[in-house]
Amino acid sequence: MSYFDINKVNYEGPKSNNAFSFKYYNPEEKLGNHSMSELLRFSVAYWHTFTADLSDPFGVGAAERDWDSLNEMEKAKARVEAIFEFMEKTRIDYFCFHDVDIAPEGASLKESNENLDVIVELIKEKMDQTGKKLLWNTTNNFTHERFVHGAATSSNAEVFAYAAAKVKKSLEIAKKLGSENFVFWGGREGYESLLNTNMKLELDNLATFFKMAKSYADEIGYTGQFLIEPKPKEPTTHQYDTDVATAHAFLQKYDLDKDFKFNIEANHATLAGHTFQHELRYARDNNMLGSVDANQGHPLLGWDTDEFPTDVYDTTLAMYEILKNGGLAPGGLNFDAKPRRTSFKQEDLILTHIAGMDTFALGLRVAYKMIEDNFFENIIDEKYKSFNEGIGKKIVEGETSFKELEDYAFNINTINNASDHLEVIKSQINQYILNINNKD
Ligand code: XUL
Ligand code: CO
Repeated sequence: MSYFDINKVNYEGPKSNNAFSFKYYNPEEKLGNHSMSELLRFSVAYWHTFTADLSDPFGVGAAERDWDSLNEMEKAKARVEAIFEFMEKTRIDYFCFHDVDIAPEGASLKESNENLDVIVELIKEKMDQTGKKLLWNTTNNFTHERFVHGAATSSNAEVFAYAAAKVKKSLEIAKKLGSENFVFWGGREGYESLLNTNMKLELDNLATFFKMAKSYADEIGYTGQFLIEPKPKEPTTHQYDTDVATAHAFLQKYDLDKDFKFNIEANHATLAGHTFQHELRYARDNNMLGSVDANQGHPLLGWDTDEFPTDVYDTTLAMYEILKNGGLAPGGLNFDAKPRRTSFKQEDLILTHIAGMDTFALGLRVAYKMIEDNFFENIIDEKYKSFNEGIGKKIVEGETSFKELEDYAFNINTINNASDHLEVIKSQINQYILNINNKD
């Protein structure tokens, strides 16, 4: 049985009118020493693409899927077939899932684990047959009502234990499927009000939870990269892993910063009041950039809309950070994105991914060219050149003091600041984007 009645998606170039073709993503084409597929490492998210039904707080599921009428376990099996066909046709090499995305929860933890075992076995067979790989898996410790007060930060120790057992199982799955990373997204790790919250105990417990996860991974010989995915709000009012800087401070305080990197999601960055590039840069500068959840928010909406990335300006600046990071491996670009509710057909799953992949591929081409030209590097060098010599050099090297700086300042007659010409920089970026296919 086939779920997607199309041929494998091919690169047809920017002039193509075929919706089922790539305009910018040419997987084998090399930029420098690496192919585009190696640089982009695209991944499909099981939950949005195969599990979700496009329901929202105001309406029931609108998605039309071939597996809709099947019972829960048969549905889970059909989705495995579908995702592997999907990856083959879209040329996506990686996928990601939460435990509950791939198999239904049973009446008990044991039953849930048995369901997982059946589906994980099927996934393993398909991975072996196709060479497709697991970018990361994670544990859903937020949807079920038992997590009403959180999971590792719950006020109820029984819930802490249940959450730990679920992560233990997920780590075993990660080991079995050779998952290249393992993600922790805060889910309900946060609070509604400080009036009844012991924030210190909750954060201490969260650190203890992470330490136990790492030590269990070591015990079973699972060596994938651990990642934390920051998000500032939704579902709780105050999420503990608000943004990269906050989560980095937490990791450093509890001596966990050597064991984790970050999985940075574009829409989470903007909800935190940052740009996507800011979060990538903060992580990169601290050697903490691990992986990316590729999507975009809507500038007019204040929640996590998880749209497919179509803004080439954003993907250009993101790919600049990623290339300067030396790539993302073992991380990748996971489309934590869903079709709009109005795009409810099964073929929309393919079309949305083509749009996202092409937007990142175009961003990659532009960013690669900018780096070749030292575009940003020249701007930064010029702007900070006062730190290359004289008193500036002494400041950078920590070889001066307030006393010497005072003497220096007494001798300054006029301070000459240079204009930034920021608007020129922005229009030069437009030129890069518009000229990327222009060979003259
Ligand atoms: C939620 C979110 C999650 C994580 C994995 O906003 O991004 O899907 O990526 O739990
Ligand atoms: Co995400």
